[in-house]
Amino acid sequence: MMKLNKWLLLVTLLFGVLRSTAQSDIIPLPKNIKTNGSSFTLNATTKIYYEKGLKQQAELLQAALAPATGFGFKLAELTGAMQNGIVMRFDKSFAANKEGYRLSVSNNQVSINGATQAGVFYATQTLLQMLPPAIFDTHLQKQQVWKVKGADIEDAPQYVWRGMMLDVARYFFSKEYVLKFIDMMAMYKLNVLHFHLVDDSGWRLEIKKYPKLTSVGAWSGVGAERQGGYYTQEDIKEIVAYATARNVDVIPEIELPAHVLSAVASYPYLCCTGEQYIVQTQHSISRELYCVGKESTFDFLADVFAETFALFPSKYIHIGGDEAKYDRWKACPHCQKRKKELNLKEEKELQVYFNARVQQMVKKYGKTIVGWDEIIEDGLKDKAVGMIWHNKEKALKAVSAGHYSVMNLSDYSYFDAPESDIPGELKAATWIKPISLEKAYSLNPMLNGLDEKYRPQILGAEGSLWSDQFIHGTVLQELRLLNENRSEKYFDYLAFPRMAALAEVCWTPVKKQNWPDFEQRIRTHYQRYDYAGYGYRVPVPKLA
Ligand code: TNX
Repeated sequence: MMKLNKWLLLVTLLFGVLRSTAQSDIIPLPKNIKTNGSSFTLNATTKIYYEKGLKQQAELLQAALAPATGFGFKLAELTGAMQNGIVMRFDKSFAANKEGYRLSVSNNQVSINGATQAGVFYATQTLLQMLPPAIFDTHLQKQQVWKVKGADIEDAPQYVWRGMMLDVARYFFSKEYVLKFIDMMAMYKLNVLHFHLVDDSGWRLEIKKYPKLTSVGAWSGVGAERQGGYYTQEDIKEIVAYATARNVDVIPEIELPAHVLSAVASYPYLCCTGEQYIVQTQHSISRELYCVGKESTFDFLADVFAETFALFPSKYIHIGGDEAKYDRWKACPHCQKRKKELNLKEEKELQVYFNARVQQMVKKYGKTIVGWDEIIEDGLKDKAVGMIWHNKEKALKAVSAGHYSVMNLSDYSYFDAPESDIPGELKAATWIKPISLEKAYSLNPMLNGLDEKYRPQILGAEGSLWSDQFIHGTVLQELRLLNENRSEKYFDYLAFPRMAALAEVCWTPVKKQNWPDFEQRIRTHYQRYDYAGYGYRVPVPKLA
């Protein structure tokens, strides 16, 4: 018995060593990784060499490596030998997709070859994860040796759309938090920030032609209770530039026709009744919709889009489209007139008409509309992206009608859900069943069974951080969560580590995905979060 135990221990240890040397703890796990027996150690004379066009990536790497190491990492363009260098190049022969890269670590060089700037950036993110976790600290770590094990990596993502939705409308996140969140995403090679800028409880985007959207629509409550905020156009430019440098596409969501009380409270003519509302502090879904019968609604939206598109270069615009209840349209003479003229039977068809008009409106800017799965209804002819939050049936409806799909499923990827049903577990959403890390990892964007012929239409997946019920989140000290209400840091705890699971299922080939292995790899990531100052939910087994 004793002998057997010893053998087991030896085998386990050996397996552990083999596993860690074979693939380190990189998340998302690269497509191919082979150790090569060499090693590279960063020191005070290590330089970063870059091919023309990669200066920004070189600077970002320098900024990431310098604080913890205390080394300067001089930058230089490509020259002769480049010993003791991290060398960044474009690799035009790279056959894989534009986010692909090769990374080779030998005794005297780290060589990075990216298909594009994005590929090079992702190679640097991989390199950061191959270094000791303390590299994520912004303070000098004097005793640390900065050794990277030799390896040859070839990597590229499975899906082009790997996103996170941040609900800044219900809870206003500071610009600083948004920038930090982009760092958190970039660390895991996530490339879409879906920015939920509009909802009943807040309008967060400065639109110069309609100043009340932010002077009125961005605020709720009075006196000490007053809360809210918005991003100026300058803030947005800064966020977009920061994201772009990190290969993150920022897609604005301008909700319509529902979830728009903030706009209606600012400009009452936008709704059917013209009634004056106030923005509510308590979150609930307003019955008010933009009036589909009045042309002034479309004029307003055209103006809003013009200013929005001047700020966001993304080829996508998210138009929301979820949870519209039609009682206002049913009672509105303008809407009923429109319905009659168009010979429509149901109010649902009026929403299709609304969406199709918006689609035409944004076409001249070269934009494709994205919307929650409710937008995919018969009659929406031009191609759109259905963001699937319900189920496989909705995904099938979208792809079989020729549209694209991105999974953002409330059963797998709504990280406002609690992670467990332990009493006191932090949660922002009360209506969703717990989504454990393992459950988040079990997502397959092909939904385990969509016909392979639809694969080109499945762009990828997103996670969501809704904030409407967030204020009700309670906190367990044992879960090492902050004991203060409404802190932005709570969102780190909801996002991490589930965001890492989402990233791997979007990036790594399915046949290489493996839950027990991921569960091992994620452990060193908790150290990285500690060094970086990111909050995260300590997994329950670790508490025992
Ligand atoms: C449903 S999911 C919503 C959001 C809420 C969320 C809360 C979807 C498209 N709409 O308005 O914030 O539930 O978890």
